[in-house]
Amino acid sequence: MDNSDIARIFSDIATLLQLKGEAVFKTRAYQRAAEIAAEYPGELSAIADDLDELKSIPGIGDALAKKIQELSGSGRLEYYEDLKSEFPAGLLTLLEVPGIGPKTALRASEQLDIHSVEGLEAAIEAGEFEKLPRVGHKNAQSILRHIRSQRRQSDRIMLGLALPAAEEISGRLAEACPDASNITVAGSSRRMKESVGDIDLLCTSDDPPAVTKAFAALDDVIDVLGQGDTKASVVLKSGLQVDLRVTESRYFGALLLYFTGSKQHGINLRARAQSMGLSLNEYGLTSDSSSDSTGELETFDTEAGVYERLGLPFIPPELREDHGEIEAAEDGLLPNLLIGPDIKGDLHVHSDWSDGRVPIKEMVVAARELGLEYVAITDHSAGRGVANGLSVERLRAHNAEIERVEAEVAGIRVLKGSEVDIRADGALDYTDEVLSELDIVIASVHSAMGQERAVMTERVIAAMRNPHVTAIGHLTTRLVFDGVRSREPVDLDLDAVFRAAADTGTLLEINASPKRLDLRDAHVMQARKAGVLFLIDTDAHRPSGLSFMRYGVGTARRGWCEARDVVNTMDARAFDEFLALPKERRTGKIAVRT
Ligand code: DGT
Ligand code: CA
Ligand code: CA
Ligand code: ZN
Repeated sequence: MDNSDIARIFSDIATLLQLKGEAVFKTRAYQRAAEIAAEYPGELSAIADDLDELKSIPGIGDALAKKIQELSGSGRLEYYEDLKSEFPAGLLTLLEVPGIGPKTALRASEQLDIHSVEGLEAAIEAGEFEKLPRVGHKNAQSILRHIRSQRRQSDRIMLGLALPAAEEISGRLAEACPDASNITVAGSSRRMKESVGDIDLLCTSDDPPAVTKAFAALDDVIDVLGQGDTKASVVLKSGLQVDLRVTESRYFGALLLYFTGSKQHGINLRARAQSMGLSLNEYGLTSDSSSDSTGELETFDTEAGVYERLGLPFIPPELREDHGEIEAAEDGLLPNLLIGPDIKGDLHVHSDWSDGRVPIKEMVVAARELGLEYVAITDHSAGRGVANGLSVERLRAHNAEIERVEAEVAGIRVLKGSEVDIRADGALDYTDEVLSELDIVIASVHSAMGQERAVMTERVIAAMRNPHVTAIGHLTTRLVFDGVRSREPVDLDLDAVFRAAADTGTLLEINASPKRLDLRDAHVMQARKAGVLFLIDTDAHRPSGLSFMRYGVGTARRGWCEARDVVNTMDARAFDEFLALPKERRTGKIAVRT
C-alpha cells in the first residue's frame, strides 16, 4: 500500500460521500487527505505505526491517521468497504471514465445495469446510454472516444493473470453446464502470448443456447455484452472480457483453428486453401464453385484434420504467428517443440535468506513435489541492499545450509547458487574465489538501467567473460504491464550480446515469471539462431512461484525452442556433467535422452 493507493482510496471516499449527499466539509476533508497523501515526500506506510507522527502532518487528524494505519496494516479499510457496499458494483470504475459525472454513473448502473467500462461501451454503441437524462448523442460519442483511447494504453492483461482466469472460468462453466463438452481456451492465451486482450473460450454442445445462457449467468460475470444462441461476450468481476463460442462437435476443428488465431495465420491458411481450390472458414472447407466438385462443406472434429486436408502437419498454437510456420510445415522443418515435462530442474529460486518468503527447505520440498530432479537456490548478492543480499560470510553459511537441506530432503538434488549483481562497471559482487565455491551463478542487472547502449552491452559481456558465470538472468530487465506498472528493456546491442553468449558458453535465462518473460519470445528466436543455449527458470520467491515454469516453456516454444536448446531438460546426472565442463565447451545443442 503506497501513498498513491492511499490517496486513491481517500479520493474514492470523497466521491462516494458526495454521492450520498454528505456535508461538504466532510467530502472536502477526504479530498484534501488524498492530496496530502499523494504529495507526502516519504512513504506513509513506513510511519504508520506511529500515530503521533501521522497526526503531526498538517491536515491529518485522529480519524484520518487511524485510517492510514488501518490501510497500511491490512491493505483494506472497513469504512471504505462499507461505503462502497451501499452503491452498485462497478460504480467507481464508471466514475473514472472521463466525461461521466456521479449522477450519470449512478443512473447508468441502476437503470441500465452497467457495471464496467466494457458494459458502458456496449450501451453507448446500442444507443441506450444517450437516452439517460442530460447525456445526449454527442456527449455519449465523446465518452466512447475516451474509452477507446484509454483502452489502447493499458488494455492488455499479462498471460500470468489471463490464463489462470481462463482456466477457472472454464471450470465454472463445466460445473454449471454439464452438457458443455470440450471446453477449450483459444485466442492469444492458447498461443501463450505474453499479454492478452481478451479471453476466448470454445466448447461443443447439443444445445448451444443453454450453454450461452448458463455462461452469462455465472457468478463471476458482472456484465453481459452480448448473448446469442452460439456466442456470448461477458465481463468478469476481475474486469477481464471473455468471448465464448459454442458449436456442434463436427465444426469444432475448424472453429478452434479460427478462434485460436493469430489472425494472420488464419489468413495465410485461407490463402493456401484457395491455392488448392478450397475455401476455408470457421465451419470447415468447401470446394470452390469454379471447380467441378459439389461445393459441399467438409467438416473436421480436430484442428489436425484441417491441417492434414491442407497437406500440412499439425502446427502448435505457439507457432501460429506468421513467422514462416506454414512454409516450415510444408517443408517438414517444424521444430520438435520443447514440452513442459521436458523440464527437469529449476535454477533460479530465492529463499528468505534474501527477498524470498520461505526457508530454503520449503522451496526445495515444493520443487520436489512438482517432480523436479534438481533445484538451485540463488539468493541475491550483497550489492542488492534492498533485497537483503548475502555478504560473503552469509553466502558461505547459505552454502552450508543448502548442503544440510540436500542431505535432509531425499529425492532431489540441491545446487548451491547465487543471483549475483552485475555492477554498473561490469564487475560482480563476489570475487572469483567465492564464485568458484558455487554450482550455479546467475548474473543479473538490477541497477543503473539507464546506461547507454555501448556501456550496457560491454557491462553484460564483461560478466559473460567471467568463467564462473553460468547464465545471465533476465537479460533486458523489462517488466510486462501487470496492472500496476511496466518497465522498458535496457538498451543493449542484442546481436553482440547473443554472439558473446554463444562464444563464451554463457547460458541465457528465459525468466518464466509472468511479469518478466525475459528473454521474450522474439529474443529467444534471435538468440537461438545465434547458437545460444537457454536456461528456463522461475525466479520463484515463494513456493507458488515455482509453477510459473509453464509461461517460460510457452515463451521458449514461441521462440521455436526444442528440448536440446534448453539445458534444464537434462536429467540431474547429465546436468552435473554439463556443469563440470569448462564454460567454453558448454556450446552446441545438448544431447537429449529419449
Ligand atoms: P488478443 O485478444 O488481442 O490478445 O488476441 P487474439 O488473437 O485472442 O484475438 P481476438 O480475441 O480478437 O480473436 C480471437 C481469434 O479469432 C483471433 O486470434 C483470430 C480470430 N479472429 C478474430 N477476428 C478475426 C478477423 O477479423 N479475421 C480473421 N481471419 N480471424 C479473426
Ligand atoms: Ca483474445
Ligand atoms: Ca476475443
Ligand atoms: Zn533478479
